[in-house]
Amino acid sequence: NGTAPVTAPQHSVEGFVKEFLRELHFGQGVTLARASDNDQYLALARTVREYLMARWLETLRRQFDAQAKSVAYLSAEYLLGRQLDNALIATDLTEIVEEGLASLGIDLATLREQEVEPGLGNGGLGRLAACFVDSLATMSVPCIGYGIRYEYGIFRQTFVDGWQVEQPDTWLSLGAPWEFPHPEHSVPVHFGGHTETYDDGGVERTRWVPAWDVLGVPYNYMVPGYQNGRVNTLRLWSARATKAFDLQIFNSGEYVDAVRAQTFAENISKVLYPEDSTPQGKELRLQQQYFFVACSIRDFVENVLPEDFDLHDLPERIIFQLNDTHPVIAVPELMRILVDEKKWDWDEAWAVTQKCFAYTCHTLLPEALEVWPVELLGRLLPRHLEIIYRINDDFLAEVAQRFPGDELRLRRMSIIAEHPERSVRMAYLATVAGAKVNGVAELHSQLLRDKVLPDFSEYWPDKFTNVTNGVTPRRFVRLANPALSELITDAVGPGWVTDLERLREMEPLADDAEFRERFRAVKAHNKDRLNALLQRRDGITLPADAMLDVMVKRLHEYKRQTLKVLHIVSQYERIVSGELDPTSIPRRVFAFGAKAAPGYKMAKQIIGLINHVGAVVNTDPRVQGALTVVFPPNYNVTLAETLIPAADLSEQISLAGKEASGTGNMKFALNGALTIGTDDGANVEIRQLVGDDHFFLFGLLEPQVEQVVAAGYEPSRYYEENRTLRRAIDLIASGAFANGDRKVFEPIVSNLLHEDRFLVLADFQSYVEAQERVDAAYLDTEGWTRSAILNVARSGFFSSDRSMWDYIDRIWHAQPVVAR
Ligand code: 26V
Repeated sequence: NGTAPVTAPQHSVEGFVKEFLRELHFGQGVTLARASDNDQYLALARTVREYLMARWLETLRRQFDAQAKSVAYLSAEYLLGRQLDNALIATDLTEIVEEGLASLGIDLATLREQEVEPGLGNGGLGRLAACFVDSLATMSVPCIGYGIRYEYGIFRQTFVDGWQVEQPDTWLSLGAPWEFPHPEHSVPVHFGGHTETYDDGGVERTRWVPAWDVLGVPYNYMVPGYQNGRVNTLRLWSARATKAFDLQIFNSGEYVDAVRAQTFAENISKVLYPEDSTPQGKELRLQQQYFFVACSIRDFVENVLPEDFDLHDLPERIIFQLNDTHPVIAVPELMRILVDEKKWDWDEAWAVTQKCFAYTCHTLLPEALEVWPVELLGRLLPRHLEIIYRINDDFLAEVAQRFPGDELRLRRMSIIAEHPERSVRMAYLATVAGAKVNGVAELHSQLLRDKVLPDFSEYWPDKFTNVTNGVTPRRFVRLANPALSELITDAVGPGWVTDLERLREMEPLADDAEFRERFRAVKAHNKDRLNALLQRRDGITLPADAMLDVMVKRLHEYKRQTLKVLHIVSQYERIVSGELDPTSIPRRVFAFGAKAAPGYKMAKQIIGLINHVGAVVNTDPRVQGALTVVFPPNYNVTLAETLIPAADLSEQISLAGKEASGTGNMKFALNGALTIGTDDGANVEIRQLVGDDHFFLFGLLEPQVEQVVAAGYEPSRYYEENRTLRRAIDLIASGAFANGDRKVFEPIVSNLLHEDRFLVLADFQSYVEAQERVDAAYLDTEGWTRSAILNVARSGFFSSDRSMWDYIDRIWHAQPVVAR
């Protein structure tokens, strides 16, 4: 049809150098001699994306021609990590680029470091979304990731005297070479106002008369498949003021106010909310949710589907996967479009809508389940509230028919809660509307059925399913751990990168002494690499020849960073009191990485405690270097990529039944760390796969947790009865880590002794004993290495490719689009 073919630059050193210099000169407007590192990085990024462009356009064309079913992943968060390295491995350009840059006197490593990662997520849920879109691209499955282009992602964490201080994340400030803005495809989004009924040729209909609107500007990002010629799209929305918005106010002569009003509109995509457990019920957050979901549905219906598409066939062409409840407002939005705009019957619209959505739940904490006050929702989205009421009325009528007279059941199952204030339970709405509901690990899915949504799973037993999470082996092994990747490829060939079960073929090599030697050399190399990074980044030096024991994840009481602190303090106390000979145990580095939600006081206290314990322990000569605590600030995807491959021991110590899955646990196992962990989330499946002998299990099991709580848990009893525990807590209470000031950590101490919601004290003894088993196992170097190799070989199940196949089988029924 007359379009010129888009061709990539030549896949050779000369081809690359030519294109790179062209980008430097014509894109950045500088000569090589005067180019800053940032100029060079931007030119490099633009050069690499040129290699992806033809594939991107071709992928879009093929998917359109195939009329295939697409996955629309709706997620308020994508924790992407740096883009450059991932694009390089996807295109197999790493060596060419390295050589080409070297010929110009440029070090690729220096340019890599220029990139500020897009941290558009809080933690597990956002990183999972990034792994999923990577897998779908690699599997050639049509997918659009929809989300929000926050101008400020997760805050940058700094420490001042050991206490967390947040700084804005200005990830866009030095240029954004990976994004493609398309203002011409902007979508209007409406808010507020009221609804009214009108006569539509004898039919009474409802329409929404909104009060204000904003524009959603799409920014496209490439999601390259791994060396398969495919590039999918991630479409993130940015808020702008509409023309109407401007005119109204500008015409009134209030120029300055009008400019300020623009800022108001743009606030919607300004910043990622850094809370990831306690909903704040903030109006702006609901605006964000509706904003991106309204843009995404409109975009899919009007721009992705062919012009003459019959929306009755929508379920054949799309599945909207709801990443937690954050995008659930999409359900009444689609109903509104079908009923109010397309003028369908309610039942007809509901039948289609119910087939278009599926819901993934990511939590078990009751306080993390989103609810929106009816007052707020009705003010911002009056028509959507009406639609939700109607959905609820119809649903409860159905329930009443099946369970006549069961008033209590109706009240329990209602999408509308009456107390403490009238509000919409978003998880219930998602469950009622979704074709499927899934948890993120076997145990979690079971608890979801039995504890969180028991009435619903009784009502619709087949609606509930499990898909255990996974992580992308491209980023978390191939890219993060080149030395291990080479070793694996030597052992089993290169196919493992897209077929991770192939790691199994390494199992016999666990018994090969020479292979174990090479495996240890990889770990040692990765520790050197980490040491160099921490030196550069934070001025931290790691002691040589120490076990690296790592706990990295958001700071949450249920994850129990305090349990690990108590263990460290206890070891320290036993050394200084002469009970423990520091030369009798392996030297250990305890590494932490964790951000606390800015308003979460207790979490910030715990961060302060870790840093203050470190300051004392690290400098006490009596310890003789046996214990070292390090806590580099601002843990993010980039740091994870260097930290995880260096780890010996992975700490997954949440209270059983509280961590939905965990995904860090999988990354560590795949990189040859052994896990010390509770029987929680995906730890359960990791242990089943790697085997009890290669996993350090401790702590109460989930049913036991319930019993202990039901029997009236008294943490102080554990304190009184366990001397080691008592001494550790007393040392903290004494002010030993706060220059003698007993008040500083008093809130933590008294919380542990009198409340301890997450049973830290109940699990302490079991944890200490498991840590003793760790010490003993580590002293057996060959045995430890053997276990580490088996952890890698048996963790292929945790590829997000496998998760995607499970979603496809159990929920989406989509298919790869292969070349014709
Ligand atoms: C929850 C909320 C609650 C309302 C306020 C805002 C907000 C923002 C984010 C979240 C997400 C928290 C849920 C979450 O990240 N869950 C984690 O999901 C991982 C991926 O499934 C899983 O591995 C972790 O166990 C789970 O904690």
